[in-house]
Amino acid sequence: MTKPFVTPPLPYDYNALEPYIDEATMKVHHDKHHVAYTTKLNATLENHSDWFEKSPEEILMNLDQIPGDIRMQVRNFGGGHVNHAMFWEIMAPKAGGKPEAELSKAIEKDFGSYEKFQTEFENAANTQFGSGWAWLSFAKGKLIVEKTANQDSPLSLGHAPLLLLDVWEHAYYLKYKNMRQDYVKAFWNVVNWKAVLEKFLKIS
Ligand code: MN3
Repeated sequence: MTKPFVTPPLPYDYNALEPYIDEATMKVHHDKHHVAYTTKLNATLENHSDWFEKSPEEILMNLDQIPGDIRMQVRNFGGGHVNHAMFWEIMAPKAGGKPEAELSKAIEKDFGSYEKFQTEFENAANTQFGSGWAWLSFAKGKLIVEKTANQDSPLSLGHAPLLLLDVWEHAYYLKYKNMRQDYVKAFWNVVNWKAVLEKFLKIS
């Protein structure tokens, strides 16, 4: 018997990212939004349970093999499940600062400087029209900044995502209202660069 997917618990308290990301947002974001994506992904795959043998990441990498009648649901709910799990993981309390070691060197090589990378990433996050995500990904041997709509993942494009920022209104509206750019700036204070470096070392 294969088991359905499980929403991973937050790796820190709901209030751990204060004052940058508030407790009320974290509660509803993890316990309601993320849980709903996982639940809906499981319900969608209920009659296609061989897919539970794959990881949700592998599913997103192979969307073209998902039956056509459920492909859009799997893309949306699977993306929602995987993206949020990664989002919790690449943030941490008392974090921020700058990337280190090989990741720092790669950012300087591919963007010119850390500051240029930051500007490009903020620009992607601020200009994503409507709901979506901004990303730092590794694709074709180099780091790139990209943005996706809805819950689409760079995994489905064959890219390896390293860092992501949720720019759906549910991610910031309680605290930042219409000021998405303030939320995007505040995000740098909670980026867990050690976790991002670990991901980079695994795939580069
Ligand atoms: Mn979200």
